[in-house]
Amino acid sequence: MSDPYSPTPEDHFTFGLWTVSNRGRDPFGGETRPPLDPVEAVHRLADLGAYGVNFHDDDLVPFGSTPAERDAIVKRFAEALESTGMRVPMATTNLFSHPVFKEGAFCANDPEVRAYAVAKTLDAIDLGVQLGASTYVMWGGREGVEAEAAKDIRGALDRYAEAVNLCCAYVRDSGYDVRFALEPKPNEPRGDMLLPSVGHALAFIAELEWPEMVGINPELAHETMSGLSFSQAVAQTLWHGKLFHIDLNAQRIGRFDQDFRFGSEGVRDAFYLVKVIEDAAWDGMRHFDAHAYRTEDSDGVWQFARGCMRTYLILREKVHRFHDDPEIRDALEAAGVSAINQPTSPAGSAPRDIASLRSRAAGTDLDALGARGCGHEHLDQLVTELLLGAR
Ligand code: GLT
Ligand code: MN
Ligand code: MN
Repeated sequence: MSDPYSPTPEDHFTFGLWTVSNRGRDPFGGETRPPLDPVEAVHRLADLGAYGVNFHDDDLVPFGSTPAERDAIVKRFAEALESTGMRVPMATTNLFSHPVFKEGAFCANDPEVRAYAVAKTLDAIDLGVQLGASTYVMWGGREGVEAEAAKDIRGALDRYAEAVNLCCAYVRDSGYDVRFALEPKPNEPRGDMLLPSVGHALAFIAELEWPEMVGINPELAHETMSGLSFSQAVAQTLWHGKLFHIDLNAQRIGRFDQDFRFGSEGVRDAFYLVKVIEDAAWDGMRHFDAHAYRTEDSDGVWQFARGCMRTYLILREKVHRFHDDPEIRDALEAAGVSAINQPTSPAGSAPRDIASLRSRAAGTDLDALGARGCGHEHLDQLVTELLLGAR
């Protein structure tokens, strides 16, 4: 029998080049793994059943390469894509590694730094489009503060919006088929970062010149660092029609940005995340922004990549079981879950509809309703047993 958890390109799993190439460096110690050739990454991920790879400009074309070097690298990489059938659905810009960005990129106080950051992004959009990308992620890794007196936040948000608008204008003028996805994060590497959560980013988008071109790239680790529910953030992003991309990984609340293998922490959170996007039949890429533990050699890296995808598929199967399980169905019924989809005022909001709602409410038996149990303990335990393999 074939392995039901063996990924295929139809599952639309993607990895950042920076994820499998992560060399294990942390603030306290250097690299524990050798560099990985992007072409080898493409071949290995294709062998594992992935759909594609995504990259920052500098992941593929090292910073400072000459135009001739760039062309040679891109040609070789495009050949690897061609021979494996792998795609590049998303691209992004490294606006955080070089010291020039230490005080910010789009939101640096210095206009010269800002102009350079926008120009670097436009070049990177060209590179991404050349290799087939139609989603462009913007993670403002250096947009933020430690010394609060040193940044006018409202001015910085003006400049953030200006930069995103410039990128949208460039895409429109170039006739590119590209949408942008903003990636929120509360802190790390900056003490406090701009657009710290999905909610902040959604509100920011509404102020842009072409809000329809800009959505969100929520990351599991980043919302979890803030102690927020990732599946709820994703559900609300879907509700706004703004889930343009997603970064899957694992994270414990209150820790540094761990970027662990998907499902390695918080299996329950991972399950509800898979449930939200599968129930919505969301057609985007299942992208992993994670890396292998620092303890691993290159074999461990491929175990890591395989594990991310297998866990997703296992949880996807659990979602199907959740929907098919008669006892869970009864428990959902008892909890009145589907009733949330009935309007509160079915007739509408005309004065007579509001009057009828008020007269209905006047007859409510508050004591009976207040005494009624919701059945959540039973439902929740059934989910636990499902996830633990006991049903
Ligand atoms: C970096 C960061 C991620 C972002 C990447 C895209 S870069 O690895 O930690 O969360 O998604 O810029
Ligand atoms: Mn992260
Ligand atoms: Mn990310």
